[in-house]
Amino acid sequence: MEFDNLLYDVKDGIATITINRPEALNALNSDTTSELAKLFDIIASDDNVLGAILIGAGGKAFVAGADIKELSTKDPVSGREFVLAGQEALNKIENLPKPVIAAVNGFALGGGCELAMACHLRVAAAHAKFGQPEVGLGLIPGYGGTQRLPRLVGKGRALELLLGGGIINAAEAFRIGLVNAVVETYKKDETGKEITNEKGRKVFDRDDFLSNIQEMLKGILTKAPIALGYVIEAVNRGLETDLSSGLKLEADLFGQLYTTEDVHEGMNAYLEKRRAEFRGK
Ligand code: DAK
Repeated sequence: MEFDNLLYDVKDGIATITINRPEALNALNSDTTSELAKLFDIIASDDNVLGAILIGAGGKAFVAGADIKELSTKDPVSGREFVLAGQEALNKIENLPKPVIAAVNGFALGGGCELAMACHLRVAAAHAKFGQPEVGLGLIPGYGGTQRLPRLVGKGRALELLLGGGIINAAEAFRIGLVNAVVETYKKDETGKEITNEKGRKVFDRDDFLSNIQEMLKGILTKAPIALGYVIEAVNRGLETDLSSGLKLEADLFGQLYTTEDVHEGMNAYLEKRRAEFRGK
């Protein structure tokens, strides 16, 4: 499958999607968001894909925001269309019934932070930076930042980031619950010593970062695929409703799992003291 702005690879049930516009720090233009929407439709219907990882090309940026060059050409009508196209792509990611991890390998600003928040989990490289700087451009976030950020980190912290437009580092993002984990990994020479660049700085090891996240996702993918999808559905839909409706949804999904082969396999494996072999059926 060929895309102009994305690289796509599937191995061992894991799809790796690379936002591939390094010359613009992987900024999201409308072609990229429409390719993302198309790709996530493909991933949703491909039984060979069990989970996905999103990463930015290069080592400097995950995604440095919506493409400001393109944004500057918009008017009220085309601006709204631009937002709707981006929101459609992010909704497809958020509602995919397969786990998606954002591998935040650098700047995740504006639309980049919003893209990461649409993923189910976020893992940051130690040098990653997060922020919603839109108010400095006379804008507000257009890809769900005003909605997903308070749901993730609480209203007070979200407003601090959204109103201040400031940038926080990976450690702070972890502290406030914006990311699930921070992975610190640097290139080493053959003796195992960390390499430094001409400025004396350690060199980020993108491949090792990605393989750490692949291992994390592989761990999740040992669980029952249909149950994983139902967890995502229960959490996403539950956050949109009141507690009693959310509990009813949970009970309905719980009951529905008894129609799957995997629920019997999971419990039998436990009782027989063996590892469950889930088939996603
Ligand atoms: N868009 C387009 N190009 C970008 C970009 C972006 N968001 N971010 C970086 N680039 C480009 C730079 O223009 C530069 O290209 P050339 O000038 O070389 O052609 C190249 O990437 C390298 O960037 P820098 O030279 O600036 O690199 P530095 O290391 O010096 O700085 C930086 C890195 C990330 C701090 C800096 O590039 C930066 O501040 N970038 C902008 C970050 C930002 O403000 N992001 C938020 C964008 S606003 C809406 C729809 C959507 C949204 C809102 C509303 N509606 C339509 C209502 C969402 C908005 C956003 O995401």
